[in-house]
Amino acid sequence: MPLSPTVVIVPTYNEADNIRDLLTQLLALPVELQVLVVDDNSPDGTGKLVDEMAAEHPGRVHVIHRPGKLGLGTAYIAGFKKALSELDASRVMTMDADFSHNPRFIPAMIDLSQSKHLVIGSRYVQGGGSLNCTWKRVMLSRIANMTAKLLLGLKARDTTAGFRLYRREVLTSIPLDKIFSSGYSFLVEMLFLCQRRGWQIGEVPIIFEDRRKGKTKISRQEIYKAQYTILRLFFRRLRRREPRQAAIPVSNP
Ligand SMILES: Nc1nc2c(ncn2[C@@H]2O[C@H](COP(=O)(O)OP(=O)(O)OP(=O)(O)O)[C@@H](O)[C@H]2O)c(=O)[nH]1
Ligand SMILES: [Mg+2]
Repeated sequence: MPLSPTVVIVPTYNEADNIRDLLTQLLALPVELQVLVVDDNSPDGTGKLVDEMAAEHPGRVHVIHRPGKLGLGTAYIAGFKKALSELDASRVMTMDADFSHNPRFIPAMIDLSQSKHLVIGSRYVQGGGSLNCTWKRVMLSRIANMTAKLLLGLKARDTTAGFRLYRREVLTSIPLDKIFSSGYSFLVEMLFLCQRRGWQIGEVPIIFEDRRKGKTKISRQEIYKAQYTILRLFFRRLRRREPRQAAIPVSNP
């Protein structure tokens, strides 16, 4: 069976206002991709809307229904597993459902994945930025980024971005079941594991827009959990528990 090109994982919790428009825009892109929504039994009926879209676009829209809100990190992992084993993805993207990550940047990210193992849609490289974000949101992101870079030695500019493209070999190299963050800090942990394994990481400038519809799911508790994750990884780094491997060259078939 030929490898499918790219599977875009979209985790959702109460995104009924956004999901139809997002899927329509994704399917209209001039690149071949499939979408896999991971919905946590959203009370607003997001899962049902995705089922309808899946019936309209067989083979292009897939969905995982989970019984309740189990966290962003575990949603990504459930998506990665299905994308790799059942959908035979050669590349896996992750993005938010709220249009903060605009689909128009995807073709450039896929292009860069010819020469990089992991591509980040980045606010903090030249040409990137944030639109309509409150100063609180900008500060939160900047502080989280600075701490992650300082304590974990991360080299990417945007370390907390959820807009990413992983080549298949990156994801199969990571013991997904051993990742301990279940929420937003999953992103930092994943990046740390990728960098330590020697995968090459590139960034494409994106304009991040604050969500126009629906509500944020970031709670104070998530922020504390993220701080804990960074400290935990920092001690692992200090104790040399996470071996650092040499840079791996990118190989294309
Ligand atoms: N399946 C699943 N999806 C989630 C969960 N928490 C958040 N999401 C989704 O993950 C994406 C990011 O969540 P947001 O609330 O937009 O978080 P954010 O983008 O960091 O914060 P905002 O700036 O407020 O948008 C969205 O598509 C959410 O619907 C969860 O527990 N389970
Ligand atoms: Mg968002």
